Amino acid sequence: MLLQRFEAKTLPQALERVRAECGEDALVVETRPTHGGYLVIAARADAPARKPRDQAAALPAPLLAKWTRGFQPLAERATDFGLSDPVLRAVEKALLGTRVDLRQPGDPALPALASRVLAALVRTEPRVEATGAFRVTAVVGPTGVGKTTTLAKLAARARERGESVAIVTLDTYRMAAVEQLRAFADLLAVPFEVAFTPADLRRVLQQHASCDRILIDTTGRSPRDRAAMPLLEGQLRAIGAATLLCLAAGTRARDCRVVLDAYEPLGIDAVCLTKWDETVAPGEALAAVVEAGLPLSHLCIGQEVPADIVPACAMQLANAAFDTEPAGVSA
Ligand SMILES: Nc1nc2c(ncn2[C@@H]2O[C@H](COP(=O)(O)OP(=O)(O)O)[C@@H](O)[C@H]2O)c(=O)[nH]1
Ligand SMILES: [Mg+2]
Repeated sequence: MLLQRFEAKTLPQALERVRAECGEDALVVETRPTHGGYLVIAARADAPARKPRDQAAALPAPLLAKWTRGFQPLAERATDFGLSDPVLRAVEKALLGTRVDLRQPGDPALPALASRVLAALVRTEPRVEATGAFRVTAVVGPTGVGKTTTLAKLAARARERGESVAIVTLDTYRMAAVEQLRAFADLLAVPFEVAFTPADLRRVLQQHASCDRILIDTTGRSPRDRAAMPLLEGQLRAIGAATLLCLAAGTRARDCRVVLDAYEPLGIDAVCLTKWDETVAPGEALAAVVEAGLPLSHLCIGQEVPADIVPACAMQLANAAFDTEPAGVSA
């Protein structure tokens, strides 16, 4: 048995390397996020790591079935949730290297193990909220996804923890947006600044340099508005801000990829899935984030500030995807 390690920035890239070196039937023993991307441990299918039962017999015959019979019910539920085939394939392949029986449905150990494997693929990054780290965080994303609302929720939570907070907006595109955020800031009794130019931004950051946390709101841009990105990128890089991308959980997979590609030059530190409460298939957005190798920070589950935000929990998300817990995600 020859186990090999494959590391890459994203999970699909790592799996592609596995396929290239170990063939289509490679046995994926373990997949896990690492600091810089993903680690996959795999072996050639003709030299399985462990073969307690004949798992090869569990593999679906080509063209007849998409999933092993054992995995099929879970795959169907997760597909209904919106999870993508590549992510489910990675989970199924990892399960093939374990003791669960995939030849027929009903192995009682399967749902919990499948959830654990999926949870290992979901990176989370609670640090966007932690004291000390990411002191200046910019909230970015397409129009209307809930950037300003999410920023207000994060500011309120930071205040609840006793942190000093300042709010700065670069979103001067609509005066109503400035006033909306000013009202939030007044309610929280935190300083609020409007920065029209890069010089303004530097000045207000210096002014509030002693704050535990500075949250920056930005103008929503269509991901297809390529011209707007370099400007925002320049502004945020100049001040070394961490970047939190808001993505509506109901966004279709293809549109998610367009958004993730468009904002990639900014160097996204984490993704917040907003409007989780408005969709029955949040798995498409979740899978797009997992496939891009990005960590999730929070889920926004309603309009109410500050109540409707929860830190992303990989295990809870995996249970929701496979419907292995009665209620998906709650506050
Ligand atoms: N249902 C729901 N609505 C939300 C959520 N987050 C924001 N909204 C609503 O979405 C609309 C746009 O929010 P806003 O923060 O102004 O979006 P922005 O343009 O990205 O800054 C507002 O009506 C918000 O109340 C959420 O998690 N769930
Ligand atoms: Mg806004």
